[in-house]
Order: sequence, then C-alpha cells, then structure tokens
Amino acid sequence: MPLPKAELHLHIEGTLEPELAFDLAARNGVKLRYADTEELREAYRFEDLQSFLNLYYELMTVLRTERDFEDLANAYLTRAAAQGVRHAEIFFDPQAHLARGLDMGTVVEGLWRALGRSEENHGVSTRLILCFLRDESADSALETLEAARPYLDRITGIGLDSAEVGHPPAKFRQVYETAAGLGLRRVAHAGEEGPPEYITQSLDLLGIERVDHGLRCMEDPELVERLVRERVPLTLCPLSNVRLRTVDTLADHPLPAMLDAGLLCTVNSDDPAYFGGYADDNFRAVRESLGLTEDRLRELARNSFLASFLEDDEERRAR
Ligand code: ES4
Ligand code: ZN
Repeated sequence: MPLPKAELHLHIEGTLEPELAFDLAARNGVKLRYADTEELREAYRFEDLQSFLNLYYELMTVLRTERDFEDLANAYLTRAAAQGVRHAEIFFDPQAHLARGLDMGTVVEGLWRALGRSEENHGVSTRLILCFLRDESADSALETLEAARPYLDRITGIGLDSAEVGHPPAKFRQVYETAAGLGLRRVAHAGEEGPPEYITQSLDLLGIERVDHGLRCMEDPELVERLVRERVPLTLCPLSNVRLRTVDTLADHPLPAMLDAGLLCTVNSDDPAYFGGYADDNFRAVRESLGLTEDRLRELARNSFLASFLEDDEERRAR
C-alpha cells in the first residue's frame, strides 16, 4: 500500500493523458497535429521548461467545456487516490484558457464539479490554487484576479508559474498584495530554472508561505539556513526535474542533501501525464534511485500534510 500523502504541486492541465486529449479533441472537434497517442508520446522529449510548456499549452486547447474540466479532474483524482493521495492542492492556469476565449466560470465550475465531490467519490480532500503566468504582464494577472472574484469561495490561494527566467517575482508584488488582502494563501514557483534570488524575492516581496520547486536554494547556503529556520516548505518534483533536465539523472537529485540540511521537503508530481509519474511514482523513484530509508519516506509523507493548507483537525483526519 502506498503511504498516505498530500499532493501540493500539481498542475491540473499537466494531468491530461494522451488518451483523454484525443477523446476530448474528438468530442470538441479540435484537430491535433499528432496522428495518434503514440505519435504524441514521441513529442514528450523535452530539452527544458520552455520546450515542455509549448506542448502543454498546445494540448490544453482540447479543454473547452465545464464537462471537460470535470472529466480531467476526475481522471486525476482517481489516479491520485490509487497512489495514496488523501489531499490535493491543485494548480490551474486560467490565463491560458481565458486567452482562447473560455471564461473563468467554465474553468472553475468545471473543476469544482469534480473537486466538490472528491471526498465522497475519491476519498481525497482538495484545495484549488489559481496560478498566474509569469511570462504575462502584471496587469494581466490583476485582471485575472478580478475575473476570479465571483469564485473566491472555491479558491484557496494563488501561485506563479510558467517560464521563470527573466520574469522575477518582483513583477507581481502588487498582485500578491491584493490577493493577500482578499484572504488568499500565497505560493510561487521559484528556483526551478531561475536563480536563488528569485526564491528570496518571493519570500520578501510576495510573502509566499511555500516555495514550489526551490531546488536552486542549494546554491545559496544563507538562503538554505533561512528556509530551515523559518520552516518554509519546498514542493519538490523529482521526475519533473529529470524530464526538464534541471538535474542530469535522478541519482543526482539533491533531495537527500536537502533533507540532511533540515529543509522541509515534500515530493510531488508537477505534470504527471508529461513527466512519467504520479505522486507515489515519484516516491518510488526517489526510494529506488536515491536509496532513501523508510524513515525518510515517512518524513516526506508527514511533511506533505504539515506543509498543506489543511487546518490541524483536517490534517489529522487526512493522515
Ligand atoms: C510547470 Cl514544471 C512547471 N514549471 C513552471 N510552470 C509550469 N506550468 C506547468 N508546469
Ligand atoms: Zn510546477
């Protein structure tokens, strides 16, 4: 049986498996430039974050209706439950959908049709985190936050994702301040491809409570010390790092060194349909390639609940 765990770094659009992509394309009359799922899988050889993002944005064009988002989320929740996930904090990228003519309601209500019944149907509690695309403008992020206002009862927090280098956190200071005023929790991708300074900026200027990835903190000992002292959780995604060539091989992943340094690490799946594995696949991969002990794996599972946005009583129940 897989360890009970919380998934804290998961892009719902990144759970779109090739089979579902083709089903939705057929249902919506969308033409994909791949003949079949096999040819599509051939395209899953990425050079870096951007080469992945190009395919990620292309494929999500098959998502058109509330039912599509519902089906996508239910497919993910079914797989997650089978991998021991008891709680999932799920990212979504509304700007990518609004830009192609959908409205916020289609996306949020569609996802909510699955998330709102997830505890009964899958035994998985959920939270929804709206991510801003950092390669779009700060004004666009603010407009997106405005468009989300009618749905804030469904949204727990905000995040920042997409192409990192050249798009420093400072750009989104005002958006994060506004979101904080609305009672939203704050996270951000930082230190995936970008430098350690982006992690520091996200903490100081955006007030984030959790760092998504944060891998490159290891280049800055003072930053590591701070993250340890302030107990800031990191949501690591080992299989993602290998596929996007942030690390050479899984055996080179700094996770053991990060745990030894006292960092509050969690293991997550990022975009599992693209990177070769869901939550427990990532746990098994680090156990096998990094030789983590059962104690370390239990620590990672416990950290996932500690780092979650669950209240204490909910957290105890989920574990
Ligand atoms: C992402 Cl792995 C990763 N990094 C940044 N942005 C993303 N959006 C979806 N997956
Ligand atoms: Zn991510």
